[in-house]
Amino acid sequence: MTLPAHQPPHDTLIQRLRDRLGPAGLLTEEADMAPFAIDWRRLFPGRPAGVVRPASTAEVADVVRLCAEAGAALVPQSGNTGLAGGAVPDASGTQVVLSLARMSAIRGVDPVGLTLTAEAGCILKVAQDAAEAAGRLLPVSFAAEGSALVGGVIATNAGGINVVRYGMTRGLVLGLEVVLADGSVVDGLRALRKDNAGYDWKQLFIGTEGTLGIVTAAVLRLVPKPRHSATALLAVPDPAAALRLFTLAQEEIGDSIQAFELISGTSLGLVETHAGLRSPVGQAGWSVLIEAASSLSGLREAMEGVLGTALEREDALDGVLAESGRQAAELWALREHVTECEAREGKSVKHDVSVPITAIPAFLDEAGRVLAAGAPGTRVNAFGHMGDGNIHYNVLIGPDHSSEAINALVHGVVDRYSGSISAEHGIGQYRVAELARHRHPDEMALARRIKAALDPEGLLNPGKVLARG
Ligand code: 2HG
Ligand code: ZN
Repeated sequence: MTLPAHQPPHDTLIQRLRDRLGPAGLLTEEADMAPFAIDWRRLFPGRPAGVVRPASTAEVADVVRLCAEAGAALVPQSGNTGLAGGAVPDASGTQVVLSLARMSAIRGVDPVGLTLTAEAGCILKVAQDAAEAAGRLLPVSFAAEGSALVGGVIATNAGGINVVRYGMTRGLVLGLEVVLADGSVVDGLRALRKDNAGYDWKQLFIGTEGTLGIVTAAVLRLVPKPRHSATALLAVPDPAAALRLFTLAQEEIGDSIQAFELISGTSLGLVETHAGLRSPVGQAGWSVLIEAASSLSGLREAMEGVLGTALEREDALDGVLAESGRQAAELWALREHVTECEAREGKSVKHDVSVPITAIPAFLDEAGRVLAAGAPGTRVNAFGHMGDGNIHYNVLIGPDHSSEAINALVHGVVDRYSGSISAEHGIGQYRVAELARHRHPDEMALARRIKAALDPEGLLNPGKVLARG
């Protein structure tokens, strides 16, 4: 499939969009469009032809139809908190950014049926709070939850810290409303646990980054809110010990583990330097942050047992079990500041990889050796969701290092462990070439057939996930 080159939207389209949306719904001044033109890390600058801000599904549908008629490309944007440049336009000045931020309503919470229905522009934290107010838990959580929007969470199939227990976003979406490339609306906002009636088409729009359709609303699955939680930070000698600790924790409190995070000494060093936060456990090469939650009593004692055994076996060198919610939040702050502090340290090349959990120690070891040999002078900032096999293997670089060369070195090791080059951040524009290099041509060909079927003119988020043409 060859995707067509797009023309700059002519004045007629801009006028039509203005007529349909009113002044609040369309931005065309450079200064007003600036926040929508670039990602938060300022790595992927673009130039939009306009920014549309529809306030309803009907308005989204009309915008998509008007743009399709004019042959103008659309770039859906949610909270713009992504790390792969998936939500920003290219530099051509021809693409229209479609911000979902004004569609922010929570349409309902059903605490018995355990569902929450929200529009795409609802801030994730607002949805979490609505679930909490009803005594339930919306178990998608990550550092950017205060600005990420539900639509983007779905469009990127976001992961985060609770995947080890509740799975990825995909598993939490029960129903979806989408606008297709021709402007038609498909309403699949069913709140059913079981629904095997025909194709599960909503999966086409989850994790495909707005390249196949635009998510406008969703029914999300909630879970009962555990009454007790226990949070511990442990210093471990190396990743192999962290893996043994994971096995122990699974055996002892496996059904309550909500998060199992691995943090390198380098990551904690960055957090200390740039955020002034210090780990309360003795300095070791690596640390593990475990959170367990349950409504049954005895959780704290069980967690103490895990800590005791780990210390006895010398898989942990030191450890602290939070005494209060406040102390637990302090432990989490160490983990949640890593991304921000990495950015303050300087330039880095991000890798969001996954390998089988048991391969994590060998992967870290081999990637370290490959980088030391192939890119001397770099430093590794590795941390992530060990319980999911997902490591953010970020490489701090100097001015002479090439990000493509470093990607190739790290992803080469990922391939050797049959891993994935994107575990939870998506492909965006950042990993388009790497995806094509690392996925089998048959899988890429199938992806192109799906794209051609749903977006034959190539107007939805062109150049993201799949290369143009
Ligand atoms: C996290 O786990 C996020 O904190 C960001 O996925 C990871 O900064 C990163 O590379
Ligand atoms: Zn992550």
